[in-house]
Amino acid sequence: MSNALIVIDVQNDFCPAGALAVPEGDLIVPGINALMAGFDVVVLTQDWHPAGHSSFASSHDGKAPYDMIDMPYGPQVLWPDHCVQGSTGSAFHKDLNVTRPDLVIRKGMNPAIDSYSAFFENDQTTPTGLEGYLRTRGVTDVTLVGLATDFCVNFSAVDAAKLGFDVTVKQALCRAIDLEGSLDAARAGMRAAGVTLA
Ligand code: VGL
Ligand code: ZN
Repeated sequence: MSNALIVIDVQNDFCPAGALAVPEGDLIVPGINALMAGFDVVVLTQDWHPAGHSSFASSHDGKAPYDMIDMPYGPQVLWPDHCVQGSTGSAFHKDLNVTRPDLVIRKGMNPAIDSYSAFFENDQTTPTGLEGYLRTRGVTDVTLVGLATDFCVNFSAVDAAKLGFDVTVKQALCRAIDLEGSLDAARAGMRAAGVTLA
């Protein structure tokens, strides 16, 4: 039995001055680095979209960032172009410890499906492979930190709980986008799924 720290999307585009900046997104970096030493397994996730991704408002005529659209898999927020594969914005924050982590898992590569969760794409069926990695490493307990609390951390935490992991979100080492109450909704959804909000 071992525990894992999953660090969600601590990338330049989610930090101040980034394309989809999360307020204070950079402030959590030192605390995340310090936390890594206490875990058997450390995983980083990296939002990694091809140019022209379907989650970008710029890919839809007449749509603006933060509009909603209906995708075949359900409603989807449209975002500014962000985390385009290989761009500076897609790189990890320069101060994030990228030496300690065991695994980097990239997500959001399918042009037609967004992927908030580190476990499944937004169709809620296509796996990223992270579940299998954690199980073969003997992981039973996962702690999540990173960006953004109400999107990728939230979806990852709820999926991890559904998969049977014992899940904790360390809120002080997360920051939110908070679109129209999305942070409160995310907190309620995580609690309902059995996630511990620490
Ligand atoms: C995220 C919106 C779009 C996140 C990623 O990391 O929370 N949010 N892509
Ligand atoms: Zn994204």
